[in-house]
Amino acid sequence: MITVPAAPFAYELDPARTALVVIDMQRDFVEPGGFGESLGNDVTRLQAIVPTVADLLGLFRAKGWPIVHTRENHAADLSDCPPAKRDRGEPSLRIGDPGPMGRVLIRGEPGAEIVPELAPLPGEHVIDKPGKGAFYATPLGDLLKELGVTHLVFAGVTTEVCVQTTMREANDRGYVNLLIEDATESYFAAFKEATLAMIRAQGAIVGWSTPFAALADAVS
Ligand code: C5J
Repeated sequence: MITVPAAPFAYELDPARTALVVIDMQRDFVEPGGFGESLGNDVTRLQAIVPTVADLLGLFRAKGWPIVHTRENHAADLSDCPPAKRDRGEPSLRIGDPGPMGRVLIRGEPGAEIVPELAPLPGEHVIDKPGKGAFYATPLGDLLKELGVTHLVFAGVTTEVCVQTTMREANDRGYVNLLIEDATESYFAAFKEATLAMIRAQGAIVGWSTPFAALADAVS
């Protein structure tokens, strides 16, 4: 086991059983003109973590540890998009509407792709998910069992929505979670801080968190 300095206390990482899960680093959330911006959000906050997520991917690639990328998206006919999700809020673009990067959050459209700087490499796993949690209505659980993984390192966006939801799903399934603090972001600074605190509360009730540098130092 490798001891990683973390909060609320050191995280014990099993190098033979650890995967990286990068949540929804998609153009629709991160780039101007996408769904995130159509909801009135400042996407520059999310753009700022791209270099750190790239470094984290580089670390896992160098180690040869498994990597899973997720994408929140829907079928072209919206059959997997509950009307309640599409109708929510007052965005200038709704899921499935044509926008500057194709139809919003529709599988295969340019906006639903992962940003080019973080594009999956051959051999890495990509999970398309219709919900906020990456275990819901996806093969992620079966994939992680096949990989023999017990420990998950998390990055991506947004901290309090898809990252936190997936970490809670993983926690309930027995995975030991570590969130990389500077490789995750929210459109709302306060929501990120609150999520980090909630995850680490009560003796790591959902998991641990640490900066990228602490993980990199510990595993080098
Ligand atoms: C949201 C996500 N925020 N990936 N999706 O709708 O967090």
